[in-house]
Amino acid sequence: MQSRVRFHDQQTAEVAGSLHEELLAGLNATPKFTSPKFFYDRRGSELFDAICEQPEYYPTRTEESILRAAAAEIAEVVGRDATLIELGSGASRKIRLLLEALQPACYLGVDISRDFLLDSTRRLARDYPWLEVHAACADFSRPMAWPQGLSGERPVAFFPGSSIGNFTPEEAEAFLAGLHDLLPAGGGLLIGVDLIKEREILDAAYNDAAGVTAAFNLNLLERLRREFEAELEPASFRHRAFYNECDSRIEMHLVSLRDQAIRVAGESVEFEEGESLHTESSYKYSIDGFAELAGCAGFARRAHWTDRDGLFCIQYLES
Ligand code: AVI
Repeated sequence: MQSRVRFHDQQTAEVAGSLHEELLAGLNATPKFTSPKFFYDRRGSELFDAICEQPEYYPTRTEESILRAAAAEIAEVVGRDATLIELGSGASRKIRLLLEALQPACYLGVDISRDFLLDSTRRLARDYPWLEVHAACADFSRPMAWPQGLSGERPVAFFPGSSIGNFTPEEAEAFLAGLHDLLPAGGGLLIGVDLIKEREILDAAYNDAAGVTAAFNLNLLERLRREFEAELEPASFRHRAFYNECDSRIEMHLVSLRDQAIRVAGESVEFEEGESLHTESSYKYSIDGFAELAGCAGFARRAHWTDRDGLFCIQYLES
């Protein structure tokens, strides 16, 4: 069967080259860090999907339960016939909970993981034959423009999963301001936000007993070997994740088990035993704290929905 997905490749060679530079800049910084986007090759996206199934990882199932319960209300607030743009669309699973209620003019999935994006948007097009489906391979954390040829006149962005939490609050505000510029009046942003809660729940969510989050974190090193000519032994690092209450964020690290020098893209990077590579922060917000941040970026909160236990919330922000 011919694919009905219209593919827009926005991942230019220039961007691919600057990924090497970005990677090395973080590895040479003190303390060492990498952007969370380096997690998401095909294997990383699959492992992230598996994380979402872990009993300790509450965000996915909680957000899905909110979307399921509030779909009709969300549709009322968001309106029909929107050009629906999902940022970091991954498996395009959550959008399925809204499509029938929202009846968008078209759907665009944007993701950095090309093969994964193509598979999931093809499945979506097969399961929703009435829907015009587009896929854009792009790094949405960088300035982007919507591709040409999308039906509808009112763009509404969907950014679920609390991926906004993987930016620092300053980066999140800048990212939201950029998004605000791409969403004309009448458009909006439907966004999932993970909420501040007890440390035990948070620590468990990023240290699942099956070790899937650890495998996800360590896959970064495998990816460096596969794609960035790295010479290193993944087994010489261990996964560490903990809640940093002062900064309201989970931190994920890869801790070196010994003094060692690794090579990445032709450069040598030294680690001391116990030194860590900070691979991800996952910021948690209060409901109003997030609305305030979005307000600084030009958005006004129109509605929000949460679960009974106050673990997670979805906000609709108008442009
Ligand atoms: C994609 N993002 C919102 C996830 C999170 O919870 O910060 C990524 C993740 N990292 C470890 N587990 C899940």
